[in-house]
Amino acid sequence: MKKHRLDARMIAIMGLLIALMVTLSRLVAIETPFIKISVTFIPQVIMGILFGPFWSGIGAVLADLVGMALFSKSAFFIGFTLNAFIEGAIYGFFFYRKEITWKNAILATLSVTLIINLFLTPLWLALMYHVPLFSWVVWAPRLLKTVIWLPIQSIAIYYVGRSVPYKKILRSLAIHAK
Ligand code: FOL
Repeated sequence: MKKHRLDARMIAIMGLLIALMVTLSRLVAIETPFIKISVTFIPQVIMGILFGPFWSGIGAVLADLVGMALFSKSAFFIGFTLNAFIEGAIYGFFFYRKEITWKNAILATLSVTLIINLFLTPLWLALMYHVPLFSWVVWAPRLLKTVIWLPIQSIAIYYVGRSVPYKKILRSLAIHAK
């Protein structure tokens, strides 16, 4: 099998997607100390489609580090950097060079919701703010957000994912790589 290297054009696309992630997660997001609502998952999904789990994880980590360096509203916490990697890796796992279907859009959203939003993030918030893990400040807004956000995120991923002409992009990159 051919090894996929990151060439200059892929790095440029990656840089743009990272910039978009930083903007959406730091400047366009609704953020309270215990919950964050943003559409950062959109560039993240496009990264997953084009770059696969490993590089999408790395891209998300870079977006977290750059975002915190430029626009931090609170102290740095390494747990959210780990979240970024895992979330990127999940989208890469489900979407890398694959057709987006309702099935993988919903499965990817469910995985991110369960692992990141309902497991790791509550743990980091409890550690970061020294509140009990099972306190209502952690869970009340989170459960409400999850119920509303799950369908919105799945539907958005389906339509955005379908609009990415990934075969065309990959084909043109393959020609230029020769
Ligand atoms: N440390 C690092 N490395 N990155 C951060 O973004 C960060 N952010 C905060 C503190 N330390 C950090 C600010 N606090 C959520 C809530 C508060 C918060 C950070 C994250 C949160 O609920 N995140 C959700 C949604 C993420 C999204 O949709 O973009 C999550 O489940 O991860």
